[in-house]
Amino acid sequence: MLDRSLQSVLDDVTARSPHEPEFHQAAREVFESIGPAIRRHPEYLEAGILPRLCEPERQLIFRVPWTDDQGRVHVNRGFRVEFSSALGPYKGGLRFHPSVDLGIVKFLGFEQIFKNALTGLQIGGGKGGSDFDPKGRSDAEVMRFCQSFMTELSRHIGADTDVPAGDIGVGGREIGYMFGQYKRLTNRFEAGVLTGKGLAWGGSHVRTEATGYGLVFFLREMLEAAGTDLDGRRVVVSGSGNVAAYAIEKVHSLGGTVVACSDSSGYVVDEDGIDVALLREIKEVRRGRIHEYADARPSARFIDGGTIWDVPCQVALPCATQNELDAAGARTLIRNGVIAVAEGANMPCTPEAVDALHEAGIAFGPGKAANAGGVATSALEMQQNAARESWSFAHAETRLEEIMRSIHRRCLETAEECDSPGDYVLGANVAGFRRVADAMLDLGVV
Ligand code: NDP
Ligand code: 2IT
Repeated sequence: MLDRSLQSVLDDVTARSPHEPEFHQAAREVFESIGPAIRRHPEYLEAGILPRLCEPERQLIFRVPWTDDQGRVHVNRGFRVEFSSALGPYKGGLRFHPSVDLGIVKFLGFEQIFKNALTGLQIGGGKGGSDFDPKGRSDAEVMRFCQSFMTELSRHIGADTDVPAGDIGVGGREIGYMFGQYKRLTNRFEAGVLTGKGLAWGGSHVRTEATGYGLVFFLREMLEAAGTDLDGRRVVVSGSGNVAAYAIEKVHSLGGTVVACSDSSGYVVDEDGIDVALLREIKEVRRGRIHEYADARPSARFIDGGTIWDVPCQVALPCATQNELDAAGARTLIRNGVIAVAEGANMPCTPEAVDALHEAGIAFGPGKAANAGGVATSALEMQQNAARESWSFAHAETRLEEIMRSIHRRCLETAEECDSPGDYVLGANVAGFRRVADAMLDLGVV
């Protein structure tokens, strides 16, 4: 139940932005957590922090025309939602997927504000992308699309203004094409304008691995807080992209075994443990489908459709997309003996799934804390760019580990302070919210 004052702000936000169900869902989750912070600090309400936080500072929607290899003209829609710059330049990824619309970008941008605040680093929140579908497109088509997208986006971004990175459908290849076009348009090698760059042209060690590695560092802390560890644990990871691949790699290096992963066509089960090198070869190099993994591994089988949450495991790491784990999936996991669930993706668990896990006493790590390692390492990339430095892999990984440990600690301490020990959702939302809200109080009504 929401306090009356919070409910009325949420009603207003929902009414002013209809047809954006994912944004409403993300806002409701934050509103349901921050009651304790609001009760202790009525000045947040008086200063209109909530309605201001829910209204992006700026929303850009633009045409992205491009030509395919047959010479046909296509028109996609580009988005950048610059949500909050209270703590630093807008920061957040770009998603290229046919499902992208304003509501999706707003939910992701809203989450990003609190996630970025939780890292303790100087980054505001934003998100962008396009309804462009890269599947089946040649490198040349992807390049032309990225160049057209950046031709418009370049007017709005900058190392001290807004710093995009990758997300679904945007990895090293796309960041390369976009950085090349930005550099050409501006005649500046402004390394800090994008993160996730290649190591030869301003990228940081560990940024590629950071979200997946960070997720597993966070999971390790959660298990330690529960008096146990990853050693010998059976783990299921959904997705098979950037976040999933490096989460699997880190689980294996810490003694667990990932027995299943997926893409939007189905999932594979491999009792010998997922072979990450093979997975990456299929997904990143061949840009193939997950059944090709089972075709190449005698120990693996492909299941067409169905749900990966049917695979019995002790730890579940949803790393594909929003609302991919519902109440039925959560109940199956609980029945099969899951002890921890941590979100690698953004909002992969439905509110009903989160309620079911909480009621069953399962340790649950929400995305804005558990997957913050990606954006945190982006901020480390910006730091290196500003200083014209390049850190070693070991140094960057140690910084990531420290950041994930401190996010975990901040969540637990805040939950404890709010009389909800062990509630990572409440801890993450209150801790993230307080940092942004306090900055907004200092900065006046802007
Ligand atoms: P990738 O594009 O590398 O991989 C996405 C994976 O998720 C693919 O396996 C894809 O399958 C699957 N997937 C995507 N959409 C759907 C869908 N609608 N239904 C089923 N499966 C789907 O993206 P990332 O690994 O970078 O991102 C995964 C998640 O992690 C996203 O929620 C993203 O927002 C979040 N995240 C990413 C960060 C990063 O640094 N990259 C940082 C923090 C969070 P298919 O190939 O079939 O589409
Ligand atoms: O959701 C996320 O945190 C990301 N896609 C990473 C954002 C970033 O700027 O590195």
